Amino acid sequence: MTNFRALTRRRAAAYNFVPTIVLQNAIVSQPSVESPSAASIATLTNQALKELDAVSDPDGAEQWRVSYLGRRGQITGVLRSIPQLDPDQRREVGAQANQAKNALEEALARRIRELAEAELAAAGALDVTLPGRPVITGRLHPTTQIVREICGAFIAMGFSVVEGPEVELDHYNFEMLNIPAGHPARDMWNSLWVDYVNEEGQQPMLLRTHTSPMQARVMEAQDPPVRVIVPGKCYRYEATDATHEWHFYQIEGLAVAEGITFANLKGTLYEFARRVFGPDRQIRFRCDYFPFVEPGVDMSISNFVDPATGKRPINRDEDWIEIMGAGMVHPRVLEGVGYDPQRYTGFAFGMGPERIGMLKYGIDDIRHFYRNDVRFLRQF
Ligand code: FA5
Repeated sequence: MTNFRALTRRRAAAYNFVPTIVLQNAIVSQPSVESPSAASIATLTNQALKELDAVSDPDGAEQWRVSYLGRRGQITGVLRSIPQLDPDQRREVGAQANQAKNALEEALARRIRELAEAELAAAGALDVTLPGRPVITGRLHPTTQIVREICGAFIAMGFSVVEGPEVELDHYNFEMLNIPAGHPARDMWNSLWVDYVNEEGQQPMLLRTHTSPMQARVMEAQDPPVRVIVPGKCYRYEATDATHEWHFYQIEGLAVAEGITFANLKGTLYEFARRVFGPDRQIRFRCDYFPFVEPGVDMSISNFVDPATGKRPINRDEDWIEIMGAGMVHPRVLEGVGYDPQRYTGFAFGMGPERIGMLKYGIDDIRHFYRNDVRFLRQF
């Protein structure tokens, strides 16, 4: 059988022919068969870098790679010949050959990048000197921000945060709060009922109208002392206006232990207001009625005209804006969860964080919060 390789070699010798690889801008000799030395590797590297500088397109770069770093490339040839060197030369020459290989690989990657950028620039596709487009970052919704701020104030006073279900049972939303079926106080909370009727023909589930059902759930789950706050969403079937939404947040508070008095409730709420509104904002307590507290109050924050600007924080013709209901936990509620009302007392409150945000930041209408208008949201 004909040995074509030997034949080719013989023919080449006959014509005194030295095979070469033709690059676009340079002619490179085939790998040297002499033993490599530190000096010859340095020379080879310099020569390779010079040729790479002269390469002017991706095809040329590929040819250069094959010539120096390919399977039969010159640097590869040097690396292959290292095992045949004297042991004392092997280490030095080997290290240098590896360094040369790495340097050439990096130089090739850089050159390919330069060529690609030059090609894009020539086509007018990219102006690499232009600044990048700004990345629009998200932010927390103003309700989330104010809820976190309020919770922070209570956490600093030793309260823990718990959460509960938004779809609630009549049992917790009303009955455990001393509001049995048919009680007129149910009219204070216009409810959205879930369209589900149980075997007894009752419709027992609703979207919770306040966070107060969590009072009973928390007390059922643990013994006193209790000191929790409960942020969460509430829903009411009611017409909206500047201070009423049909879905909004509340933050419930509950503290039960031996010896808790109304003074503790007032002290806690004053401290909350000082932390959130600063020391100069006026606060008003008035008597109010909630079936699950006795006595009951509501707390308002001043909305007086600021003499410096001539404006009110909330643009409404009212000097006070109610932000929460509160009071001492009713003995029947304590009894209902198995606490002894002769031994334990407690206070509870439920506040509206959107209204607090309105008073703090001067937002004139609660409906801005959930309209998803980014011009409003971006301000916070
Ligand atoms: C209650 O919901 C009682 N559960 C509060 C309570 C808790 C009293 C514990 C006593 C003890 P009220 O319906 O007033 O009460 O709501 C409390 C607060 O929630 C209001 O002061 C207001 O800040 C906010 N709020 C009530 N309804 C709306 C609404 N439709 N839109 C926005 N905020 C509201």
